Amino acid sequence: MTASPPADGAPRTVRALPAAFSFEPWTTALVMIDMQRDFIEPGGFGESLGNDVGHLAQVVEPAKALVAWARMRGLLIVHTRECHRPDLSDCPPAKRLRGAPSTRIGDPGPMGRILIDGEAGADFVPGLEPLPGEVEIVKPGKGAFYNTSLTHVLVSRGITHLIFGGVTTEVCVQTTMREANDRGYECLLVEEATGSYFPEFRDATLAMVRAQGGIVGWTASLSDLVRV
Ligand code: TIU
Repeated sequence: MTASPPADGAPRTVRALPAAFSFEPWTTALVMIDMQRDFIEPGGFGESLGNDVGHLAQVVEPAKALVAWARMRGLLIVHTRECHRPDLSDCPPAKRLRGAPSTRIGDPGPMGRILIDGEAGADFVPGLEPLPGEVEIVKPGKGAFYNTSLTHVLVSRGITHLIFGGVTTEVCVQTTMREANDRGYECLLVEEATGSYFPEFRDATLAMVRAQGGIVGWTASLSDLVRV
């Protein structure tokens, strides 16, 4: 049976940079990147790397508003989580041994083993869990296309446009957006719904994405998007 488009699935155009972004809801997916306790709450992977996780708290409410809008519009919603198998077989030593973190991937922490699937820290922050029918992608890398079924999910549903939110802007969000751009997707990053431990990196990433005529894609404000 072919799913019929939502009754309000007419093409939409949102004010964006470097130019207006047009999309059709039934060929567009929201990709919400790594809204996990390990990155956003104290005691997780992000803090173990020496970051001030307080910078990410402000992303949670806009991210919820973005997901709520996407549900109302009938978009496919993809939620990603960065984490590893308990035996670490999908975690390259180059990732686990990099730098001098206070605890490493797989070590015990207050939210369970750091960045391990099934542990509390690897779960979504409250209020950003997928609903039945939405897609969850567990990814071992920064990009959501690497070693996952994301391409299959998007191709099988005829998706051509991707709207992004999540954390962190210059690491997993930007990597995934660049992977998607190279695969031919039209990509929009929602400004308030993404954040970094380094606010200047967030701002620089937004500028990089939309520079050169949209070399990676578009950026738009949440307030403009939820109006269309
Ligand atoms: N460290 C950092 O900024 N980010 C990550 O390690 N992963 C994601 O961005 N999800």
